[in-house]
Amino acid sequence: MSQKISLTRYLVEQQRIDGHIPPELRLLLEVVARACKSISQAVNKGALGGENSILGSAGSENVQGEVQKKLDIIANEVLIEANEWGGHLAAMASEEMDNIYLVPNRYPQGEYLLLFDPLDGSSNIDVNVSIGTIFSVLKKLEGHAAVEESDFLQAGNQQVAAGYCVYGPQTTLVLTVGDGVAMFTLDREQGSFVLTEENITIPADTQEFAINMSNMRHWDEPVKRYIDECLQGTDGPRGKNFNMRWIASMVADVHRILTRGGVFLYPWDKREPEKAGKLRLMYEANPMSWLIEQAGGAATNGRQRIMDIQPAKLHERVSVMLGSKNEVERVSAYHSKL
Ligand code: P6P
Repeated sequence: MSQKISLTRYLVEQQRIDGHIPPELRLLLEVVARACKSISQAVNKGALGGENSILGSAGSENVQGEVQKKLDIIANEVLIEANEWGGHLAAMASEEMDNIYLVPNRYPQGEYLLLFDPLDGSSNIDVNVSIGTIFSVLKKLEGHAAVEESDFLQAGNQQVAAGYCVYGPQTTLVLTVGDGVAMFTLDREQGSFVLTEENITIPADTQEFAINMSNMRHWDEPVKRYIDECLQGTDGPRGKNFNMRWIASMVADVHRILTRGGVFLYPWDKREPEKAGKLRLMYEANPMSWLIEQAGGAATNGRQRIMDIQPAKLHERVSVMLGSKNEVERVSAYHSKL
């Protein structure tokens, strides 16, 4: 039987082979992975806690104005507590926190900034559908002793690591440090993540799209055209039939695309025209875009590569179209024809 390579061994060997992963970043990634294991355990409990069940809402709202689930808050606390003392971080930012979280002075300060959506897709928790943690790592800006929110406002092309952990039939950690995409499956008997796939590539073409069709009447014309042509199938200009998936959990939809190709769209729509989109740039779109690009795919907001967008606000939103390269390029072309 081929030897199992743990996440730790993979990171040590990556660090030794090409120095791509400095020791502090390796420590950061291992700590995040350990936190994801703890979150996975909490998610797996479901309703078992009886009246103390971790399901249901926490009776509060996050900065996005969304009702927080108990597990949203639990996952956020797990990530904060796991990462604040190790000396690898200067600060953290989370979908669940209005402001950045500075590492307390009682702990050593590191050179990295960690951003995360602690539990993406949490509307799926109570119905037992896959959810996940998304994270992005930036370097602290030089010469800034005290970290401020503005230190986080770096384009996605500045990321030094990005990944997610999907809590589904398997708990799988997917990671890039800029040298391809690797997948690690949690071996619950060993209690460790084991390398199960590396150098992942997405086919340039696909016959599967992911979008919330109930918003169709609100979309911009280029998106309406793209989806309409997919729906016309072999009778239409695409000359082939398409399948549709929508899990309403970005982590699960992106994992499917990394596994077998596809295109994912959460575009701007007319419901809240002042918002650029629903998904958040810094801790959803940027990390997912880097993973997709590292696997040979593409990620755009319709007019610009997502990872080139210069953020203006920590929690800013963005229109997202990502996945199989030829499909994303087609959607972009339709936008440029406006
Ligand atoms: P809708 C989950 O709330 C999320 O942020 C993404 O994970 C997901 O792709 C999207 O929103 C689902 O949105 O409007 O279809 O419920």
